[in-house]
Amino acid sequence: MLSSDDRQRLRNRAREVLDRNWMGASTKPAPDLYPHQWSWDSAFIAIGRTHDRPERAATELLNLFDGQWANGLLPHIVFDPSASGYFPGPDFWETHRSPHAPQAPPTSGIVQPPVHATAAWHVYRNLPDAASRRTFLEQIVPKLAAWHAYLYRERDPDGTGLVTIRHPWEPGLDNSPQWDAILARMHLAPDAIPDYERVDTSIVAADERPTRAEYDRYAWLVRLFAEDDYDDAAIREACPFRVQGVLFNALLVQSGRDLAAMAREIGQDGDRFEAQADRTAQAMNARLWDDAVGRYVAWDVVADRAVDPLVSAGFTPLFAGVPDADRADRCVTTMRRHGFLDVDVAVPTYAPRAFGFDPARYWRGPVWINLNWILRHGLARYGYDDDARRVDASTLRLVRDAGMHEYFDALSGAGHGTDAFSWTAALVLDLLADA
Ligand code: 9WN
Repeated sequence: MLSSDDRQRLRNRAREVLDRNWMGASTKPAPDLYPHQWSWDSAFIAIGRTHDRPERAATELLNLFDGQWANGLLPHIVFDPSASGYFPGPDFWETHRSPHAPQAPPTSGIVQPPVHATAAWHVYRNLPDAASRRTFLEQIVPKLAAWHAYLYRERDPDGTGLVTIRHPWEPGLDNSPQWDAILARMHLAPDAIPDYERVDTSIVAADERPTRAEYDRYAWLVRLFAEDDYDDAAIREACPFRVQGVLFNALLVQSGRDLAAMAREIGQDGDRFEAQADRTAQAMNARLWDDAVGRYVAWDVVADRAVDPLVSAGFTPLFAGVPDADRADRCVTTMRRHGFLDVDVAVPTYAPRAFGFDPARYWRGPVWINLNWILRHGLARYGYDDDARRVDASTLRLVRDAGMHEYFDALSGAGHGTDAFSWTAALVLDLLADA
């Protein structure tokens, strides 16, 4: 248990980090490593900021949607034109080649997990008065509706209920072992690798980040999309990375339900969003459930097979109420059996005894606070309160002892990646407020 002094210190430190990373209308994820606005970061930041600066949280989300494309795509980065020092920047993305991209602000051309309606629901409930709550919903609901419509239209054109990601950056879990087999299939001749220079490894130790071979493929995919002028139909044909992700679809289910609730608050039809969420949840249970292990798996659409590595993302459907009680229990049993919950440092992003587990390298083992937040809510939703509390305690201990880091060594708890990381700070504020 943390003392009340510890809790107050953490709260103060979290607010300091968020204030320092505030750019006037949005919050950058970190001072040097990520100097622009990121999509799912802003959603988590808004959730945390609702407790002390709800107006700022509303501005954060609305500013992100200023970068939304005419076809509804919500880009994973909205660039701050006055900031530099991030690869890939606007010149590499060339999103002006798409007829849908806005003239300004400059953006990337891929997406991140749709947790925005859930964030908007948190913001809405914390705004101080009825008038500002209504204005916020009237502004944000149509933008969220266009975003979800893009996903169902362009990322699930066959109407399976499951939407598809097409770049390892889209699920937000960049170098997760889930994508290894797919990236290994992408044999790039040396002259096919685009010219580029990484910036990340001059800020953070290279052995905590993705490898050069992974970056070659990240960069190659970006160029493929640019050369296809970001045309969704062309990309669907050409892209070797097409995956129905667990975390992505789970967050879409919960966001669909939250969007339905918000639409109804302003007298609009919520049933269509609810129906989409139901279909996605059903499709997850039909296609992504792995009965042999007791968890959900991503689906590699190109190879038409399940993605095997045992990652914590496989339990995130708990967050959205996707499994029935029996499947939820199987998920929790798998978590316990494979070391996701029984270690002092919880929750590793990849099973600690799995091949290639690396406690300090990015999404290949380390603890990330946003996934802890998602999983603790999933556990609590099904009544696993002790496990949820264990995750909370571990989360707060990690940040107390190591600081507001981006991720934490899954064995020692040491802080890695950048310090002063915004979603760590924001979600700590949310956890402290909940407790
Ligand atoms: C690429 C900003 C983002 C997070 C991602 C995290 C990392 C970017 C990068 O940082 O990805 O989008 O440069 O590595 O993996 O989840 O949104 O914090």
